[in-house]
Amino acid sequence: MKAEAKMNPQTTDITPEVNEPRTGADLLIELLEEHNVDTVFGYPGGAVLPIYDAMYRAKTEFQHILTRHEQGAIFAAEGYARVTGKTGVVIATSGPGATNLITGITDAMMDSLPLVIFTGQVAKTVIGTDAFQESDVLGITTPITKYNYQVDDVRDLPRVVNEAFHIASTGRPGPVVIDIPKNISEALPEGPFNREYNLPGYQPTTKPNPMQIVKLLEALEKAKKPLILAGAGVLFADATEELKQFVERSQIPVVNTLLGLGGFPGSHPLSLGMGGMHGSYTANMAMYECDYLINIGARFDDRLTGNLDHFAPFAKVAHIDIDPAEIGKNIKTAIPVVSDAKEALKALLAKDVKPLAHGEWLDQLNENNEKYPLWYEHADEGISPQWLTKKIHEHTNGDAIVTTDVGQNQMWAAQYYTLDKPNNWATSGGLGSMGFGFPAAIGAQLGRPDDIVVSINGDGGFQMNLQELILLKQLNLPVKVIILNNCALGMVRQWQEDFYDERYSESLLDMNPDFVKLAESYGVRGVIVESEDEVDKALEEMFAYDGPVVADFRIIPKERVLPIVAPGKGIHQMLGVEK
Ligand SMILES: Cc1ncc(C[n+]2csc(CCOP(=O)(O)OP(=O)(O)O)c2C)c(N)n1
Ligand SMILES: [Mg+2]
Repeated sequence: MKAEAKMNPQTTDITPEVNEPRTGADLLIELLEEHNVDTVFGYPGGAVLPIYDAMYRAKTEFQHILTRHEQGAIFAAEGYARVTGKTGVVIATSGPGATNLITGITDAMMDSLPLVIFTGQVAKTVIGTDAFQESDVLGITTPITKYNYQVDDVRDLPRVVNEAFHIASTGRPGPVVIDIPKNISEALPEGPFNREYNLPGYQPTTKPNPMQIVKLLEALEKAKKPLILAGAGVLFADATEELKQFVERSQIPVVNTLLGLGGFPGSHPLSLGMGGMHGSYTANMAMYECDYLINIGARFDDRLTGNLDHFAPFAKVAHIDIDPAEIGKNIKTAIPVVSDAKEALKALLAKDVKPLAHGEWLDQLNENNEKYPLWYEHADEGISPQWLTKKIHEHTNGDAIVTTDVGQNQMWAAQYYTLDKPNNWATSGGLGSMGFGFPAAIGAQLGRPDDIVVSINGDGGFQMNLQELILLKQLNLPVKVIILNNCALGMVRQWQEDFYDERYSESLLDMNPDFVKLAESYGVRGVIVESEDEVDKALEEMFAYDGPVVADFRIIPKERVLPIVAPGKGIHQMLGVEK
């Protein structure tokens, strides 16, 4: 049989040698199936050859997606995890395979995404000798993982894998790395296996302390200008329905964080939109002026708060968070509630929550909204990116899953693609990793094959992982890739314009590839759209077509994202609020 396989190395339907002994790698594959993994994103190499061989022989139920770069694999796994709620699984080889994952692991850590990442490692006998493709994965990933392991005894593999899936997906989700030396995946394991785990030091508090719930509501009764800040914790806890009920009952307005978008319907009358550096005037002024701020599952990140001296200076703060380390980290908190967001909201709903008498506050916010809405202008030089984003919303009925890259494109998507549904949004918030948006869309489409997936990218960031285009062709994924092409690293250019006297140092991309030809070379339909009067037809055709499209939209090159809280300023000191 082996000889036959050698004669045709490309063949993929060789009958496996059923009598080969079961290895640590075979055991690993069985464990992935036990955990109902349906998709693995990865890339092979020397140290994981036994695992890839076991996968091949097992004819696994799960699909393995061979991305063309390990960073593509991990960003895809993040997109998959974000829109499905399931744990994303990644495999990479030792050394360069593992180090290519580092940005993605950090990204998942910052944005609390559940991932289990398997890295190959050199055999135990040569660890520490600078062996070929050796890298200290445990050392490198310790500060960027929720937990990490190196498997020392093959009999521990079941326990370690079970623990990893548990840790990644419970409490505040996050990435867990399992480093597997080659001798472990090649070992011929004999029981007894260690399957059970006992983690006395890891027992996330999921239910709120009832006294804290009482305190939170007592403070609410006294508040005249209450406000809810809803973060991604609402989405992770699957608490959008409970949040809506609580808001409608109490009539408290809601600001969403960038990562929390969709956790409360963006078009709801009590939604003030996104807060933060590029938040709406209404949202930011509400955070500045409120007298009671209830944070549900957000971490008061600096892009949201601006200068801390001016953040919610008149407010008493309550903070519901499953991660106690977040409470009081940046903002003095009067009422800490360590809890899962859904459990806390259920506890609040079980109490007698009355609509509050704060009509004046709501009137004031409505007035702000009417006087100072988000605004933009059209120009002759190209398509207005804000208007285009609204058009994309219109053509998808606001139902698409949207993944974004980082920069201006991300902020316009956040401002203008109003999300009414949860878990339809994947963006790199904490780390702000360019190159995220496109592979994340691939993962999202694989996880939710029946949904429309739109990936909004800059011309810069798209070029950081465009090698994954081949997957659209290969897997026939109908992802619609939008490039907001401003021939610039637009967000950098904007900061240079505003804060560095227009010294455009290395931010102008006057040499870009022909994105249409590029797409076509990967077997994907490419279109270029140069003026606003072509937009409707282009979008109509794109969404009617049952396949992948890359669309190069020529936007106004100098367009800026406004309003902006300049670095170091308070959230009430926005620039560009008015035309
Ligand atoms: C990996 C990485 N490198 C650098 C940056 C810094 N950065 C933030 S936005 C930006 C410009 C992005 O340009 P483009 O992708 O064209 O998006 P635009 O802002 O023009 O929409 C850069 C370089 C980053 N966020 N990530
Ligand atoms: Mg750009």
